[in-house]
Amino acid sequence: MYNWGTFLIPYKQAVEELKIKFKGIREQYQRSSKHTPIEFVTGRVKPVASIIDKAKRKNIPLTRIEEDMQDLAGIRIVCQFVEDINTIIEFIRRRTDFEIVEERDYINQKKDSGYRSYHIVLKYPVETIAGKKQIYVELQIRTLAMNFWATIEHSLNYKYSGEIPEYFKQRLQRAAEAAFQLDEEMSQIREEVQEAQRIISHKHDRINN
Ligand code: 0O2
Ligand code: 0O2
Repeated sequence: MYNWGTFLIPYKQAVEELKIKFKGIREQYQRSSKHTPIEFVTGRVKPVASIIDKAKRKNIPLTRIEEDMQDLAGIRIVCQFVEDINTIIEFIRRRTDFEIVEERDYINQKKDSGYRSYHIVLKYPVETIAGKKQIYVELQIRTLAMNFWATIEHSLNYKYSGEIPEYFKQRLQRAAEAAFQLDEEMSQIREEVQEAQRIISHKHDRINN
């Protein structure tokens, strides 16, 4: 019998450490009263039943899970605007406490389902009693609208055991486009609000000087 509890300890630790790190960034932005590119952070270790399911689906032997299943540890960073995603990506690329293994841009190249998110696979060092252990962590970076769609689509898929009827698939694809248009509209509104604020503060400066 495989000892999942012991096997997953470093993954649990990596999730906890990275959640603290990214929540720390959010707090620093909030305290500096700058717009924070991070709205919230969640994390999870993949449940054992899902690991076994995915291993079967992808023909991964249990001995290869560590190498071949790169989302045993998952962190999700959710932001308000699509532009925030780039800020977070640049920020992650500059960090030295982990190494980027792969980036998958499902924003410019959405999945067939309509799914959008930016995925980064990291190699993250965890200190264990046996020494340093490098493990894979999958970061998913997405907007609130992308998260809204993915959360609901995921639970509908679950209800249909991954076999959503074609008619619903098409409606979900349209819903994903609507979510993306909402993101674009929100970015535009924000730009116009910022422009209006610049004009007001410029006028204010002229009156005061
Ligand atoms: P705050 O003060 O609410 O921002 P945990 O370690 O328990 O905090 P976990 O278990 O990985 O985190 O995930 P969980 O509990 O599902 O959610 C993590 C954080 O994300 C929580 O905030 C939630 O309030 C926040 N969250 C989840 N969904 C949403 C959402 O749709 N919108 C917003 N704005 N926040 C959400 P914290 O970190 O406990 O603190
Ligand atoms: P969970 O833990 O339930 O989220 P694969 O797993 O084969 O699809 P791969 O190469 O392992 O693909 O990784 P990929 O596609 O970069 O990321 C997989 C994860 O992205 C999924 O994890 C989901 O979290 C998310 N994702 C990908 N496509 C979709 C989609 O169409 N809808 C939704 N809602 N989420 C998606 P898991 O394995 O499903 O696990």
